[in-house]
Amino acid sequence: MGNSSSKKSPHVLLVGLDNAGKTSLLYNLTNKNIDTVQPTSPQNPFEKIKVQNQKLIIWDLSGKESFRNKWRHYFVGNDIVIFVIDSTDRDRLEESKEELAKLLNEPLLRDSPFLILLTKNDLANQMTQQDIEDQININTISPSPQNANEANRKIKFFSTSSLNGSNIKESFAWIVEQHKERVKREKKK
Ligand SMILES: Nc1nc2c(ncn2[C@@H]2O[C@H](COP(=O)(O)OP(=O)(O)OP(=O)(O)O)[C@@H](O)[C@H]2O)c(=O)[nH]1
Ligand SMILES: [Mg+2]
Repeated sequence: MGNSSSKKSPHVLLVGLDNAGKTSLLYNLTNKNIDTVQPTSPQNPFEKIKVQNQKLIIWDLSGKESFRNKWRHYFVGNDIVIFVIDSTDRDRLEESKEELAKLLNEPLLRDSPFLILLTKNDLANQMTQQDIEDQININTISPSPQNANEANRKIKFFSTSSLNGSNIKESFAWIVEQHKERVKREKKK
């Protein structure tokens, strides 16, 4: 795991509750129609995409409750986590927060930056980014850092729409930037 980011293509874990909009995000990036998206089959969670000339290996996992305990099979070798939250799903924001807290506290993911995407911002009944950030209160669910690396862990929120593309490019630019910075840091060592 230690030198995972020296791999050419970073491994990205794409997780969040079922129906959050994970696969739709990839549909947007690859110009597929999100009206045709189906719940992800637990059997086939793999996608390669290219953003700004950077290849990413994205593990687009099923968010079904019964599958969530299998997410951990993808933790080893992970470089970046994308956690997707449906910004219209008030009833399950707390459940999202619990899953996010587990991931943030997972020892195998302590080196991974977290991109938290609040999707479906095109819908009128969305919660605002501020409301969601207040409710999640990230500092209360993040582990106490055990070293300088962990103290510098980057966590970034974006409010996005896979329907109209709002903030999708910016989000992935952030991922590519995190990867490049990490490669630079490892070269210096
Ligand atoms: N309006 C709107 N609908 C969206 C957006 N993103 C996803 N959806 C819809 O939300 C539903 C779920 O999207 P998926 O991408 O399948 O969700 P998922 O997180 O991959 O779900 P699982 O694979 O079951 O874990 C679909 O009906 C999408 O069309 C968005 O940004 N805006
Ligand atoms: Mg899916």
